[in-house]
Amino acid sequence: MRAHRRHHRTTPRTGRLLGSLLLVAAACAMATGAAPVHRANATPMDRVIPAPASVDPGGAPYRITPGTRIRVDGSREVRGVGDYLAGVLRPSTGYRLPVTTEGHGGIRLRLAKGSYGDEGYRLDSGASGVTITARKAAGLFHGVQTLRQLLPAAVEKDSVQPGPWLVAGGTVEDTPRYGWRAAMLDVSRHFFTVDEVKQYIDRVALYKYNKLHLHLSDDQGWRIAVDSWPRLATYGGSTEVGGGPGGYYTKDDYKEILRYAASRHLEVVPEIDMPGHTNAALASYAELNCDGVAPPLYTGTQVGFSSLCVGKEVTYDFVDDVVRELAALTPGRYLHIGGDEAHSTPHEDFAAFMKRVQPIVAKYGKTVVGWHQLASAEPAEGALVQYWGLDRTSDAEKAQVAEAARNGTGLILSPADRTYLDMKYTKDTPLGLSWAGYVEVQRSYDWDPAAYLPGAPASAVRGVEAPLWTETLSDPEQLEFMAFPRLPGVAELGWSPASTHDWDTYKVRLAAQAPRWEAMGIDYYRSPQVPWT
Ligand code: TNX
Repeated sequence: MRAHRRHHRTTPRTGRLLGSLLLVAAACAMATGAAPVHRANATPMDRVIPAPASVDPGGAPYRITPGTRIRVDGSREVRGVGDYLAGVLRPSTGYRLPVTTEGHGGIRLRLAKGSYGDEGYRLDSGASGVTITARKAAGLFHGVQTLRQLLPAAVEKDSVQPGPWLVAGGTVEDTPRYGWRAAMLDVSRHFFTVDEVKQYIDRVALYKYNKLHLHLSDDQGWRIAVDSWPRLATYGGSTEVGGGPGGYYTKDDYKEILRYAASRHLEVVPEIDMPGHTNAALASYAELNCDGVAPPLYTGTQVGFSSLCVGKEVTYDFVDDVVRELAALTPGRYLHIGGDEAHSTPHEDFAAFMKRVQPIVAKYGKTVVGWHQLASAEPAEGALVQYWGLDRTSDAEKAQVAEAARNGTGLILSPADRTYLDMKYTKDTPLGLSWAGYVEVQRSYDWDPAAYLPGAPASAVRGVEAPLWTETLSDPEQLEFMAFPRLPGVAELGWSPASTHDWDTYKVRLAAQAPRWEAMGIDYYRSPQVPWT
């Protein structure tokens, strides 16, 4: 189909007259704006994931050509988004696509006052160009993700493709439902290199996630260099589940992850899990143990057997040093202190520990995030708790979290039987765990964060998170297989207005993403629930 190539009107060939007439008719209809826009390979505007707040399709499409420019204002931030867009488009189009403050038309990224919020944007597409307008660069970045999805899937390839590169005509106005849309990666159970983390960052940025929660420490490995306690990384990071070599991020590595995440408008939320999930630390420093004896490194997959020594003063020196160094490195607002599955910490100790540790986080200028067990202690003012329960979680435990929410603690929802990307899809999934049950695609998408936890006010819900635990996952392809196709669904729960929520239409939009994943080389689970074409 080359109906959009208007110059064909002037070069009809003998024997192809009828075809040419059709081309003329199509081109004319397009020029008047009367033609349906989902012709050729422009993707219809209503296919985007996460579903935009409002879509008004119509008018002629825009075509990216060898002469297209990406127009930005003088600011570094906007230019950064322009460079990013050029990086996506150049390999597959083969065009130069200069990022410039000069010229007319083309793809324009502009900041302007307006009701777009911190992350919203407006995208206008028509014959003469595409303009994305936002109040902040993050909004432009999210608008660019929408633009990407409006282009043919082949735009995602890393070699030159024939095109044509049409963007459907119309207007998208979009702003997220929630400010917390996080993906979590467990780099402790298996270590992932800086490049592997970057690749995951690129995957989640596609769907407008805005936070990357890094689970940096657990029983099986400590993954971040701490100058004041160097053995945490050099010894505590020296293995992983299954006994592999593990690894850790130097401070420069971590800064590189932060830089890359920031270039994708993701805020990194580092987690040091305490007081449980600490065998790697306890193995590295004997004095952190109540009995003064360091346990061996651990490469299995049990949970709940380790605890920092709540009664020892050195424990709080340790926490202070770690939090100080990590806070100094991290520009984001939050520091996650874990707090889950502290089965070998008596409850009284757990509460006492949290009472001492939360002010340390505040002292270094960060806001506490904890797993929802923090609700059983006393969450600090402004703290957020991350709910990871499931249907069978006891009413008492749910009620405790709901009560904290009613008292002003913010809620992040990552129910294990909905958003845990490490859960098997079905009993036949080769990777993953199943302690929270099997989580097929519909199950992970089909729930409402605002009404999820009984007794918790909708106003307490800050957003959603999709954790990817890695007991069974050791390479990037495996991460992708577990994340796709569930990752986009959780993104949609976090971004799209509740009014757009509908499995029957969502599954059709989801199916339409598959050619994109294929173009990117992403291996995904072919769920029988999704009408792949
Ligand atoms: C529970 S979720 C855990 C993790 C495991 C995960 C595996 C949570 C706060 N704790 O330690 O890795 O299940 O699915």
